[in-house]
Amino acid sequence: MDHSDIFTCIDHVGYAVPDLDAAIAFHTEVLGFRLLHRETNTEQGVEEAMLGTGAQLPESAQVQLLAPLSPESTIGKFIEKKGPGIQQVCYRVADIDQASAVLRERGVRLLYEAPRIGTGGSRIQFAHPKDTGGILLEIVEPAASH
Ligand code: MC0
Repeated sequence: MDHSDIFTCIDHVGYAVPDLDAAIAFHTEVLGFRLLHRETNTEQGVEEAMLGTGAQLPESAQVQLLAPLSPESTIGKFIEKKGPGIQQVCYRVADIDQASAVLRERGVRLLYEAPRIGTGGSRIQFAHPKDTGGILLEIVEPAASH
């Protein structure tokens, strides 16, 4: 098997939150994060915020706060079933088409036929938690490298 790297780093950890403003306030005022970006992604059913900490933005540790646009959305259902908390871990890749092909070749089922649009115009894909030991795994190719 080829053991060359697929992922660059952990891009972010995603938290399902019921109230985005309250979660941003906790992360900035209590935990000392900086608010880097905020947007609504209707396709994903979320209002989201990216926060960072550390000296070397944008390579610092990032968390993504995900609030549901409706109770029927992915995040809405997650909060109803499990409560607020860690919903996903996201690995960064340089080339999402290549990374997706390698993962598929190795038997990991990806949720979308082709990558969709994520935060800041990035391209995103997900592997189902049933295929990854119970973790919803997102992969992201940031907009700048595309
Ligand atoms: C569900 N399960 C999870 C899970 N969601 N396990 C770990 N982490 C999660 N987040 C488990 C349940 O416990 C259940 O296990 C089984 O998977 C089926 O759950 P379900 O409640 O029936 O859920 P589904 O099948 O309706 O949806 C799960 C699925 C969904 C992964 C397909 O969440 C999905 O499509 N996610 C990808 C999109 C997404 O997450 N969008 C929001 C973030 P048992 O053992 O009880 O059967 S958007 C985003 O992140 C963007 C903005 C970005 O980063 O740029």
